[in-house]
Amino acid sequence: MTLARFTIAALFLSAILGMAGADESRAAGALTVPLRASETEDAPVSDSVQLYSKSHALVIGNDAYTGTWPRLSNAVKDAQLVAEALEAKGFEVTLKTDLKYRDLVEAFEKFFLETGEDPEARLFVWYAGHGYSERGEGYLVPIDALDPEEGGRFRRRALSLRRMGEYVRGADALHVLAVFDSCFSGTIFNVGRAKPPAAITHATTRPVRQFLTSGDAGQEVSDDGTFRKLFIRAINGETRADGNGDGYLAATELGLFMGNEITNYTNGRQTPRNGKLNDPDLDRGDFVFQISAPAQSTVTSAAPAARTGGQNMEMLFWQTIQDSKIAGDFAAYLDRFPNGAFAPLARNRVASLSTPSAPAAVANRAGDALRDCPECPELIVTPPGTFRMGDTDGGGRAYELPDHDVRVAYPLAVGRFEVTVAEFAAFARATGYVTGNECYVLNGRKWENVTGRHWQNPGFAQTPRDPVTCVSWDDAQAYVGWLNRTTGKRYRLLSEAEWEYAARAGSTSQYAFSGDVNDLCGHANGADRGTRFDWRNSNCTDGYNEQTAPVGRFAANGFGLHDMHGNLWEWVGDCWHEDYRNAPANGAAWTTGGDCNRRVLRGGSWDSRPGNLRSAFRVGDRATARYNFIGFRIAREL
Ligand SMILES: [Ca+2]
Ligand SMILES: [Ca+2]
Repeated sequence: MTLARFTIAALFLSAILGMAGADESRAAGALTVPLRASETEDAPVSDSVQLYSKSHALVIGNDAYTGTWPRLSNAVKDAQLVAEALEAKGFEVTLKTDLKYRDLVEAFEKFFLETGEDPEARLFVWYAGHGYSERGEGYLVPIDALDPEEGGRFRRRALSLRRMGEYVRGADALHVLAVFDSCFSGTIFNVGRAKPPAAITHATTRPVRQFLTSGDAGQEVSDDGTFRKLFIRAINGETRADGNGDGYLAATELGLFMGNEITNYTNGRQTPRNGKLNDPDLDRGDFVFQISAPAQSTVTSAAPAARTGGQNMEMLFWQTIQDSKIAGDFAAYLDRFPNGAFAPLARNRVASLSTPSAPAAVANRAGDALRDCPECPELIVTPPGTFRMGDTDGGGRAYELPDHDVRVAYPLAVGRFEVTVAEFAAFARATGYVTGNECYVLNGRKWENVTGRHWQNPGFAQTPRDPVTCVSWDDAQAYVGWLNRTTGKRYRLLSEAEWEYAARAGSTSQYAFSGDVNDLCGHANGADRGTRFDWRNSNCTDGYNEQTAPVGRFAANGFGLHDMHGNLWEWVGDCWHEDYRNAPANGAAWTTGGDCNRRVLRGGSWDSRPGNLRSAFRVGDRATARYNFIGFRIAREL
């Protein structure tokens, strides 16, 4: 019965997409998708492609634990319900329950290495049961597992995520998505690196290995079926998980949705993680579920005649202005429909109708200030240039070496300030994003992870103009993703090299203003005489004790940027590397090799000694870490 239902859906899909020779499309588990010309939601559909010819699922539920691991009560039931839901979506499902170690290994090897031989298939894995993480490595725990106290004997009889990584690499299938209703750290995966694109494009069709876990390392994950319930609703289109409403649910959208929902549901006790395999050949695509018939009815690259709703408004607008001789009419169209079907035409008309004395599009010049929306961060254009990166005067640490030339050959729009509380609040309001309910704060004289501390309550009073803190690298990525969806522009974190270039602003001394520690208090909020820290700078007082200062209270550097030194440490895009050997020299973020679970932090904060506020100083921390001395700054590509 479920098969018949799918076949009809597939026929319907192939008919409305006008696909010829659609025999494969009729096969259960095939999926054809329309491709958009760019990642923007209303980009025209330029092509369509059969993404998968087959869909396979391995669904595992472990309840009947023996020995020291407590029995679970819902893992098997959840697995059965997930198996049914997947069958209804055309997957060929293998359901396995209560697996011992040998059976678990056998099930995965057969699934990935034999079933997974088809390069046009998608593979889906659901695992519900105990998970365990230790020293940065995650394990799936079979029902006959030993106590982790037994060390090596435990590890011999549990399946490490590292091995899962080998299995998913070993499969030839185009896309693999593994969902673990258990908790781990993201050893083999780039946690949170994936930002949901607004639309399915050619990039979606690249190979990928993705994962989603219901909790983070060390968290207790509840066995009450909530995660399963939300997952099934999401793939059945009964929620708003399909962020852009195009009828397809990408794994990155699913990850964002499950992350927000479960975090909210559990008040931050359980924070799902999602990401892609840490492998440049296997981290480009996106696993796709079809959740309803596509909204767009024909493959079209011309006029959007068959569009509905908002598109009718757009059509009406365009018909009203299309013969106008006033550039402002077309600019108004672009304001209203920045990614509309006629946007390229409108841009041409703006250019051709604008008088030479008032050119519509002037190239951005260094020092120009930009802002893309009322609640978007203000940006300053930095000039192209070359600089010496790292410890240039011998006063730094080994990981600031070797010092080396970096050429930033392009202008970049850099946040004039750290992202503020008001700016982050606009994002949280618009998306419902929740960062979790714990943050490391100074408790007396000790740093402790305190429940109830978060960006709205970081342990000291803040104004809306203070920089937002208690935000992880992953939170910063979510914010950037929202900016991109809202503005259609290319926002991101700065690379480490871009950050140091921007912080130095042409200077070669330890600080952008001079090498003199006595001048620090006029240029940075650091650990000054007003703080209790043993390492404080007792030479001067900067006016802010153990807390942030509203952004821009201290002088700008040569590029017009504030608080590059101090106030908050700032996340940048790079993975942590112990030193600069083989570092890129072109300004790009360094995201190969190194430790991508840790990300680089720059600039020092209100709790930093003078040496840590230097332009060249660098530290790294877990991408999931939240502290009330860490924030971030964004950049926009021009
Ligand atoms: Ca201070
Ligand atoms: Ca800073």
